[in-house]
Amino acid sequence: MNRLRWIGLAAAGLFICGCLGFHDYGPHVINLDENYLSPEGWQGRQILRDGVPTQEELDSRGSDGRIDLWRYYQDGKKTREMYDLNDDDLIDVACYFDTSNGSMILFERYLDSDRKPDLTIKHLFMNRWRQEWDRNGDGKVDFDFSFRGPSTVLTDFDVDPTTLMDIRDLLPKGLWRLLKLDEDHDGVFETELPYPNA
Ligand SMILES: [Ca+2]
Ligand SMILES: [Ca+2]
Ligand SMILES: [Ca+2]
Ligand SMILES: [Ca+2]
Repeated sequence: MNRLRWIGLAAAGLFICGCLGFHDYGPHVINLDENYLSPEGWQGRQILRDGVPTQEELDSRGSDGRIDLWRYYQDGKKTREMYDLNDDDLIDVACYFDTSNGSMILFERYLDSDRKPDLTIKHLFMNRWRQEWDRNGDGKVDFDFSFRGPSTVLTDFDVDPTTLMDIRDLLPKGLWRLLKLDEDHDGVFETELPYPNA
């Protein structure tokens, strides 16, 4: 086999390893802290990789020893939180975060057992946000509310994702833009209310 062919094979091998992420499989140290206490004072477990947190499992409600909140991190920054609000081992709330500033940019609420979010609040782009809500559980959004605000708006107004339903209750009216309603749940929005009527 000539030299060029060997170089080609070596380069292909390195490329494949790179694609598969083998470069990440160095000697890492994984630790489990079974007696972790969160900044909020909740007890639970923390998994660390090379001393940096990757996951936390917390008893955030009831102090009953039962894990009800899972937090995930990337490079030490929080990316996701998932809550089980009624201890049935099914996630009821999922929150996703912008790692650049820690703000919540996507919120999902699960109201039934079909594992599809029934209510979402999402940062779309620039200063645009949207809440979509299937209020009668038929799988079709019947409440579609648009509002404006920076990517930090949910964090700025200290929104508690475990109690959140209608975001209008929490936002100043100056941020409201448009509310579309499908009151008869036929899949067609018959009502459009721009601000100030939204
Ligand atoms: Ca608990
Ligand atoms: Ca649950
Ligand atoms: Ca619906
Ligand atoms: Ca309708």
